[in-house]
Amino acid sequence: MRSGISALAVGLMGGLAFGQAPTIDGTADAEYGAALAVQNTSTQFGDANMGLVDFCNGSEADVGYAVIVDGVLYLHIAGNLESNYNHMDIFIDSVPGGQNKLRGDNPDVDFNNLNRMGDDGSGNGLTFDAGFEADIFMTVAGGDVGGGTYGLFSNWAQILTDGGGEGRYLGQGGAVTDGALFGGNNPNGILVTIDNSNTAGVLGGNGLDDGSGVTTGIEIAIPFADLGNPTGDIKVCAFVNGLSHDFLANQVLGGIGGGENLGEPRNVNFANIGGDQFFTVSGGGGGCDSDACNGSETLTIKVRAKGCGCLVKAIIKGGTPDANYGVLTSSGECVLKAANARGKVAVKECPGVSGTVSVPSCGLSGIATCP
Ligand SMILES: [Ca+2]
Ligand SMILES: [Ca+2]
Ligand SMILES: [Ca+2]
Ligand SMILES: [Ca+2]
Repeated sequence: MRSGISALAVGLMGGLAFGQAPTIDGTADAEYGAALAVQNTSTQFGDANMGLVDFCNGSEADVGYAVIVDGVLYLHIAGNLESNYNHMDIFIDSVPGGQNKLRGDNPDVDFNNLNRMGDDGSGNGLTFDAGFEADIFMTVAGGDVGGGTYGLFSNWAQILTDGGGEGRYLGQGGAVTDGALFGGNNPNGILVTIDNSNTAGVLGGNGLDDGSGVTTGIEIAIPFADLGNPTGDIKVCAFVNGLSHDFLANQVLGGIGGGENLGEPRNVNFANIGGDQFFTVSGGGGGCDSDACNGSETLTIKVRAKGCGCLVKAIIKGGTPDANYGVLTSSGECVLKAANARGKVAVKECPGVSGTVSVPSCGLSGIATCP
């Protein structure tokens, strides 16, 4: 009788623990662990005091939390986003290459306002800290969509080394939802929601402050497929920006160490501001690493009822013969298995469970749904 996991080297991974995924609801779950960045500057974009989950009268970026689980980056920017369509802009350095200084020919998203931050032809453009080369842009804004109804909106774009690339309006969501977006183009299922109820965190002003302790705000889940399939650490730079992405707040994570709003985005250079205006999320591979990925691999998940229970079968095709692939099963086990001469890997788990099966190093994932 077949039972357990068919694997060559499970024991190698025995000491590793794989985290549970946070729940997308606007609250920073315990699964995030410790804060990765804490705001050190009072806000000049309004100190929110309404206490509602949706409508809000100020913006602040108090705390940055993030964790990677099963090939998904979970990100929580605790604080507030004023419901006047000001923006939380998030730049992610997830893979080699990208832009340290924003070009002017990036994808047209959010009324072409990603390019409002880029080079206008004079050689300017928002510049990140040394070594931060953005690959992905996301932005979130919310407000009254009519009749006193709150709506949240998000856009995503590639930031390619040579410009161009793809951008998408992901759709409309809401406050304290499960993050689902509708009406847009969101093929890999990015989730976004907000809990705008914080009334603590930093105060209004431009001096030194402390945003620690805030656990409500913007919560996002981004599948690795929308991050360029990262295999290492991921860096995140998040800041509050104006309606047309044309006026940077003094709310950046990591903080700017006290100071006025940064203003014209094209003239901002984070390398000239003390400290890191980004934070780092470790473990792009989630610890379940493959030897290498050739980029042609595909992952298929098959599920059926067997005498042993729910048989979950993960099949990689197009792999490099003899290379070891790390498959993270839906029960959270990491299975290392070499591809055969035809580049195929099959990992079976029985009894298995419903959930995500992934090959984190290769950015592949699929859903197992047990009968
Ligand atoms: Ca949550
Ligand atoms: Ca990069
Ligand atoms: Ca506050
Ligand atoms: Ca800096």
